[in-house]
This record gives sequence, C-alpha cells and structure tokens, in this order.
Amino acid sequence: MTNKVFLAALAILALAGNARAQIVYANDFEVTTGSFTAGGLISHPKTADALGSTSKFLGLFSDNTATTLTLTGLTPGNVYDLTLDLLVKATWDGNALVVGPDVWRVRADGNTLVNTTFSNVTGSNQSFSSNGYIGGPGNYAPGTSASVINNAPNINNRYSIYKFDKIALPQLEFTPATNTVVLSFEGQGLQGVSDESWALDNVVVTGRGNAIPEPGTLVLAGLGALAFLRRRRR
Ligand SMILES: [Ca+2]
Ligand SMILES: [Ca+2]
Repeated sequence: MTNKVFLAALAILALAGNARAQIVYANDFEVTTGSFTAGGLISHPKTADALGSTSKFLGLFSDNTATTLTLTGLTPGNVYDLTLDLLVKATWDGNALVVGPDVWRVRADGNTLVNTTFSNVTGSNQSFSSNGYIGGPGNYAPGTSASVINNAPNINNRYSIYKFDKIALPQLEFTPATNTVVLSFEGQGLQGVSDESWALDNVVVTGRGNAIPEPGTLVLAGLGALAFLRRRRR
C-alpha cells in the first residue's frame, strides 16, 4: 500500500468515526403550547400535569385524536430512532374482549412501529412487556415493565408510565423515503378521556449520523477504491 493510498483510507475511516447521532426533535413539554412546533408539529398541543408528577406531559388523549408529529429536513434513507415516555391513565383494560382491547400504537408514514395493549385493571392482562413487543399475543399482568405505577384509591386517578427506549423497543426506528415523515400516536378502543386516556413526554427523535454513510459502507467503499487503484497501477 502506498502512502498516498493509506492516507486516503485513513481519511475515509476518520470520516466514518465522525458519524454521530444527531437530535432532530426533542420535547419535554414543560413549556407553553406555543413552543410545541419547534422542530416539528404536534396536531393537538395541550399540556396535562401528570397527576401530581413534577413533569408535564402532552395530553390527555383518548380515541380519535391521532396525535401527529411531522418532521421535515430529514435525510432520505437515513435511520432515525424514536424514544418517548407514555402515560397510561385510568381504567385501561388491556386484552379484555368486552371492554377492550385497549390499544396504543405508533406509526411512521403509516408503517406500524408499535401496536400493543395496556392495563391498569386487576384481572385484565396487557400485551406490553419489556421484551420488544410489536403485535404478538402478549399476556402480561397490568403494569408489566412500567417505570411508574400509581395505584390511587380512585381508579380514575390511577396511571402508569412506560419508557419507550431502544432497550425496551428496538423497533422504534424508521427510515424515511423523503425528507419528511409523519409520526402518528394513536389509541384505539378507549372509552373517553375521563375513563381511559394517554399522554406523551420526553419525545426525542435522533438520526444516526445524518448525511454520512454508515461506517461499514465507507470501509467497503474504501476497499473498493484501493482495489481500483491497484488495478490501475498494473
Ligand atoms: Ca415533561
Ligand atoms: Ca376499555
């Protein structure tokens, strides 16, 4: 390997090392509704104090209020990761067939990333657990894998909070075909805001090294360039 070629390969690898995650949206909903449009748009902006929690959430929502987040300026083909906290309030019935199932899902441009049920009611199990559920017939106790469970005496004041991160839900990623994506957060089968509702907090979307190819791709490109140079020298 000549010095010139080696230096070129080093430069390619250094470029790969610079590929780093970039936050394209982050919102903890602690401020007024006016700032919710920063970096994106949520279609039903309102705050809800988390029932005595020190943190505010975006909500409360129930059915028929698909809450959307439109992100622009993305890099087509790049992979983006989504993390969020979900507050599940009051008498969600999980997998119950008569008063449920009580479903919550996330979609990206119509593609389902998460589709699961939650329960706050003893005797009704839920499909969500920490093992990366995405639509299978999960059957777990109410509150399984919740980071917070509030069992208030009044059942309508009860809530649980789930952290949707890359450990619990590795499928929370999307690859936009254009520079825009619409993330949709939806409830289904819920019996109204006062009875079964949900709210969001700490919504973060991160790009994996925007506009810079994956390191593996760069290394392959570098090796291809080396082979090409060697052929030319013969
Ligand atoms: Ca908050
Ligand atoms: Ca229900």
